[in-house]
Amino acid sequence: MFNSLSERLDKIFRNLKGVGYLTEDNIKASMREIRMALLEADVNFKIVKNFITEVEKRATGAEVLKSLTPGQQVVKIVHEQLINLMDTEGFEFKVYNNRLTKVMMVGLQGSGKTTACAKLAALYRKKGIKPMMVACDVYRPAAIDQLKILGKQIDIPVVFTESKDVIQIANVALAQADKEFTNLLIFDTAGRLHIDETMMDEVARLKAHIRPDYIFFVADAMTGQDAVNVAREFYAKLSFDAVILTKLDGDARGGAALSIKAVTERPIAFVGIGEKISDLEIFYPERMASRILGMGDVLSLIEKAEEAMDIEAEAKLAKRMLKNQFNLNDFLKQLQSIKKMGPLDSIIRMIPGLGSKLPADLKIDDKALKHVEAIIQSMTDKERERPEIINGSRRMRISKGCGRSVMEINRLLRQFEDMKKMMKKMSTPQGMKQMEKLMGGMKE
Ligand SMILES: Nc1nc2c(ncn2[C@@H]2O[C@H](COP(=O)(O)OP(=O)(O)O)[C@@H](O)[C@H]2O)c(=O)[nH]1
Ligand SMILES: [Mg+2]
Repeated sequence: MFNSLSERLDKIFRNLKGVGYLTEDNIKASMREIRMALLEADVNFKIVKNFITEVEKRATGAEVLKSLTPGQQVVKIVHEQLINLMDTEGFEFKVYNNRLTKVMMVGLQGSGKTTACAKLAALYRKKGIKPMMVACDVYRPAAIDQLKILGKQIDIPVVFTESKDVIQIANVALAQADKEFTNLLIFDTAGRLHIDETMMDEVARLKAHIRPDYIFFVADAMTGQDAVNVAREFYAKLSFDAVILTKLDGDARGGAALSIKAVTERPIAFVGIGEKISDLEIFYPERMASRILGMGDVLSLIEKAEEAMDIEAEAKLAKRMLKNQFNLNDFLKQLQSIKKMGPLDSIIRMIPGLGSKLPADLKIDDKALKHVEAIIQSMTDKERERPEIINGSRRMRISKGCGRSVMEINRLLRQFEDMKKMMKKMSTPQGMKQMEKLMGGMKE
């Protein structure tokens, strides 16, 4: 899900993160691209407009421009605004095991209501709740059969009658729920291909009769903006409590997920992510936003980096790098701030795009870092400042001091030389360009 939106945003942010400073121009350009990406993902245009205005306002704020990682700060702002857009504002589906909670599923035909009934029942049974389902889609015999089959499959009782009157069916169900000490009674209702008055009236009548604790509007994410428009009409008639957004596993472009809350003022409560009974998840805006941005745990990474780094020292260091004055003392300091961020494997896992590709049992040994640290610490100040003076006898002495082999010391010095050469290249304008190309090309 959200694949193309994620990819587009990822590309935009990749460029942004590469630049060390932001200007009004490159912010404007990025905003333009984010706007396009959202519109292409079928997000409502009014929502896109507000979204961009808000992000731009925050991105051009002083705290961002002056920060250590301005490009990443913009990513962070977009992330936060996405969360705001989908905010559930404390909505919680509460079910108790000592009383009855009544739920109604409403929505168009094919949106996934019947499936959602069974998924919800199964999810809450796992939490020790006793559910029962009610077949109120009386127009299609197949619909009743479908619910009966699902009920049998997950061993949850289904109430159905010969009657075509939903009020009568509801009465039977309420009586049976009472007798069996049911905690969660889920009413499946009829949907049409399009909204029609008769259907709406019937659902409204059922609502007035059973007084449900929750009405869930079930929306098919694949239908994009249509889902949002339908939601608006259902909301006007039934003022449902929350949305169950289904089929997010398909190639839904995501527009519905991002627009429903803003248009209906009702949050998404659950998302359907597959055809299996277990494919229903409680909706968390924060997780959804991270998924859309495909960013692993980049936020905690930024936070950790900021905690560990001394901003002034970093600026000084950057200057030294540009002037090609970077020495082993600087290198040691860098190593130490990386170490402050935590164990290497957890840091690497947080790198967007990389984390999910690493095997779960991968362990990265922090020992190599410690050895390098030990080697540098066995050098004199002069040696650290001018590594080129480290001749054979000095290498022997350092080796004895830190307990690492001369070979390891040779390797470290060679790597350090290579690194310096690369920095020198990178600090030229052509070098910067090459770097950018390299970063952009890594994706494909
Ligand atoms: N891939 C996928 N299919 C779903 C999901 N939810 C429902 N479906 C499928 O969508 C179709 C219509 O679902 P149904 O529950 O009968 O819709 P209803 O007419 O609203 O009751 C069925 O084939 C379901 O298996 C979902 O989250 N993901
Ligand atoms: Mg159905």
